[in-house]
Amino acid sequence: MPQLDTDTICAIATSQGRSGVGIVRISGPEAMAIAIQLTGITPKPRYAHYGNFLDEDSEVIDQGIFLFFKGPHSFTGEDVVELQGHGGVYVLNALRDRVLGLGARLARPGEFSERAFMNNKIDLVQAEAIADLIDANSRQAVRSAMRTLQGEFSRQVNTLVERLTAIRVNVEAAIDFSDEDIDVLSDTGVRTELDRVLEDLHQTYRKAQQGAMLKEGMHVVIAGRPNAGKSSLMNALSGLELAIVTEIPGTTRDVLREQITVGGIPIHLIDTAGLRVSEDRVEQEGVRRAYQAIAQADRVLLVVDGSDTEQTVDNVLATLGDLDLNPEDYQHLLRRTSLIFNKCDLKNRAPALTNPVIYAGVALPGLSLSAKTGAGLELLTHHLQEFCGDGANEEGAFTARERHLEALRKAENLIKSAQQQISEHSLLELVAEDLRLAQGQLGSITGQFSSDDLLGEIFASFCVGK
Ligand SMILES: Nc1nc2c(ncn2[C@@H]2O[C@H](COP(=O)(O)OP(=O)(O)OP(=O)(O)O)[C@@H](O)[C@H]2O)c(=O)[nH]1
Ligand SMILES: [Mg+2]
Repeated sequence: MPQLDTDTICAIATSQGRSGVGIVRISGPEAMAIAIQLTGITPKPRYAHYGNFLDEDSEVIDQGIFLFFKGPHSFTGEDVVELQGHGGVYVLNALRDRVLGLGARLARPGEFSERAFMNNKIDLVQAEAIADLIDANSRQAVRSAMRTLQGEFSRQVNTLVERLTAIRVNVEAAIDFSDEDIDVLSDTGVRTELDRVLEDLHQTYRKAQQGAMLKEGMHVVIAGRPNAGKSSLMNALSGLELAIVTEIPGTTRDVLREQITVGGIPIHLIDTAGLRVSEDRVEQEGVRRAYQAIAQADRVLLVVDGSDTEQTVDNVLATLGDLDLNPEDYQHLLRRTSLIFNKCDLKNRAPALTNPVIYAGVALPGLSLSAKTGAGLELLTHHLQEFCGDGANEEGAFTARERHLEALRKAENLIKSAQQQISEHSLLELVAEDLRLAQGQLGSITGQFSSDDLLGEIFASFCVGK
């Protein structure tokens, strides 16, 4: 654990600009002494004082309210003073400079949260949730950040850590008894408990994944053969004339991106070059980028020109085979794909949901619409909402970052490896080691076991005053 700084820090906690009220925050052992010199008042804890904020010549810089929180009953766990003055850039800068003159130093970004973490007021996921809450731009994202901040994610992770500890105790015991002819692992229920832990770990992972999607947004890639109407769909969904649309196949050569919001969920919409073999170097590069985008997509809208008899579902789907994925990744890609039968206006058909198409053992959902007339667009937005990590209506999602997801995935793999070792009757020491590493991965989420570098990196991404 890094050494706790014991100096007193200060920062403007509200955003820089004109506003009715602005807040300067002070934390550390000198906070109270600074408040006394600044106001001439000895503050009572948790009491709203009204007074003048004075400069070194006892001239009034500003008038306002100030609050004193005695450590450890404060956000950072240290003595904290909050000065609420008027929200002018000049006033707040003058107030901050005065506090610096009285012996505080400027806080680094995220340093208040870092101190809260160091003083065990919050754990690492909760500290990150504060940053996520500030950045949240939808109601769902706020809800999931709050759930994490209130400790829901940490509780689930900590419970998993405790259960792994219990299992390790039994495995260690089994190591000690290993020359006796009893199957300690079965007797103590280690196998079944490992199964259950894996199941719960996966549940937690799913909720974290949904939270990550609410925060980061979902990457929806529009792909298909040339001229299928991909760019038209991009324009229709975004309501903007972003992409060039012509009747010439191979119009789009590059990857185009636009962010839209569907049902409160941010979506990164990505239009790509039509998939075909081409002699043209520029187009070849476009196709390469299209495949790259498809491989990374959360959802692929595979557009089929319903009026073109050359474009059968099978041969459009076959283009995905050119990605050269291993069978497992290929299946996973198919499960992330929806079929969009475009140009339904040319067949005088009304837009509709279509029966799922079974391909390589996967049922792909689909719908028909017209990107040109806009008929069926609301079917598509509903469809996206439904598939956004079951997002909008999913209860219990919590904000999570890629860092958390990765740790959960690694823990899952380590536990699976431990199970494998058990069923292969490997050395119990190996089982114990896997479980220890899995526990370490989980502990890194809440910051129970984290390196200084990681902590520094996380807090540095926060804003000043937080
Ligand atoms: N009738 C009709 N025409 C459409 C529809 N969608 C697209 N088109 C037409 O189909 C042609 C190709 O449309 P684009 O949106 O450029 O197709 P694309 O898939 O982006 O094509 P590339 O960029 O070349 O791969 C244009 O002439 C569009 O006007 C539709 O729903 N109905
Ligand atoms: Mg295009």
